Amino acid sequence: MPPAAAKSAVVYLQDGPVAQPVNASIINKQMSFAPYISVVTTGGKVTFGNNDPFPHNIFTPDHEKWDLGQLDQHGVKAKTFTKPGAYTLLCNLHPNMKAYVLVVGSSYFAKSDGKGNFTIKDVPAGTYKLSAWAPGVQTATQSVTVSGDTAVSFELHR
Ligand SMILES: [Cu+2]
Repeated sequence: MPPAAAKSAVVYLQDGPVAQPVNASIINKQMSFAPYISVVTTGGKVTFGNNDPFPHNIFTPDHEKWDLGQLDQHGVKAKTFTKPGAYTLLCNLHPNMKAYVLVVGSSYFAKSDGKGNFTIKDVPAGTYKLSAWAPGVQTATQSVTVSGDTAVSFELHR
């Protein structure tokens, strides 16, 4: 896969259970969104904060295309994500700022490490659709039957 994708891929069970709802927190700091990639379960909430001594803005051009407006220093805003999918986060004050929220249907997911390796722990035995998503590549999906330790690999393409 492209090296950038190897570092920032998320692998998740599309149709696995939600063992626990997953929310996320994203902080504006040093002219960036941190972390670069957040994952929440469907219906999950993302809380936004701003540690910079100047305002930011948060909007997405994807799906419902919302705009949370301006976020001042130490301000807090929150957004609930009710539909699965990937949302690009942008700031209309600083064109270089970019991050992603990936909304997934199950709490069984993992971010890849710098080399593209991932581990999803404690997956209940069964057959699932397993997807790999990363910015700028096509999402890859395969069927996987899990029974104890199960190895899977993906190839991601632009
Ligand atoms: Cu900004």
